[in-house]
Amino acid sequence: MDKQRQDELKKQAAQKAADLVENGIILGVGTGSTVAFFIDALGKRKEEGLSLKHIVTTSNRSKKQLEGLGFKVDELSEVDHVDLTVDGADRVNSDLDGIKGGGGALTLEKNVAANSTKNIWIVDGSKVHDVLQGFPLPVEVLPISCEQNFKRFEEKGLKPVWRMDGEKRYVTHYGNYIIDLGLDKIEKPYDLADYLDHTVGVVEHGLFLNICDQVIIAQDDGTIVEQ
Ligand code: ABF
Repeated sequence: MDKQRQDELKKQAAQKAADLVENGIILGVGTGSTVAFFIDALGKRKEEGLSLKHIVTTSNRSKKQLEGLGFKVDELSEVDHVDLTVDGADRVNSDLDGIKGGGGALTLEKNVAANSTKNIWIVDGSKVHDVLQGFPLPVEVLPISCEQNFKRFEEKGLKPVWRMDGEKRYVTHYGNYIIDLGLDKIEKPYDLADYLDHTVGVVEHGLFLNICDQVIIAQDDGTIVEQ
């Protein structure tokens, strides 16, 4: 599929999600190219009178785009909860479990998602798989023990690779590094998440399990499916 067609589909999924945003809510807005279309659609709804109580977002890029459309953006710490978050994803399976964080913002994304009453993901069909696969799993680690973490992951067969930014290691918003696990398939995401959750030095990982409530999929054939 060419990029123009794919963008068209992403736009459709984004529009569908924007139509679900109700007046007066606290909205969480994610990151990525699909979410960029969602923000555009939100801007149109604003022109038509949509008024939100607060907006929080998961990246500076989305923040800039929202502010450019006249939205005031608050920090997550300034709101006591989020009613609805709309975000993209890198992979999602039929249980609505997924991999996120390809853009490196997984820690803020998971914190916004975990504090949201409802989470909607907007994706194109290429991201939907029965078993999570075909996308490296990002793990954000503290610099102080990152070498040990990397070695343990290697020993465990998790195929770690440092995320790079040119010649240097990629540094997250919180000053940490990202180790991408190049696993072919994640057959048991809950077991892997449990291991990572209990590994000292791991700040956060990109397995988003039991978090997504609804996924809006723009399929290759032009249809939109909601699960
Ligand atoms: C974020 O944006 C990430 O969790 C995910 O990596 C990415 C998806 O972006 P896109 O819509 O551009 O594929 O939500």
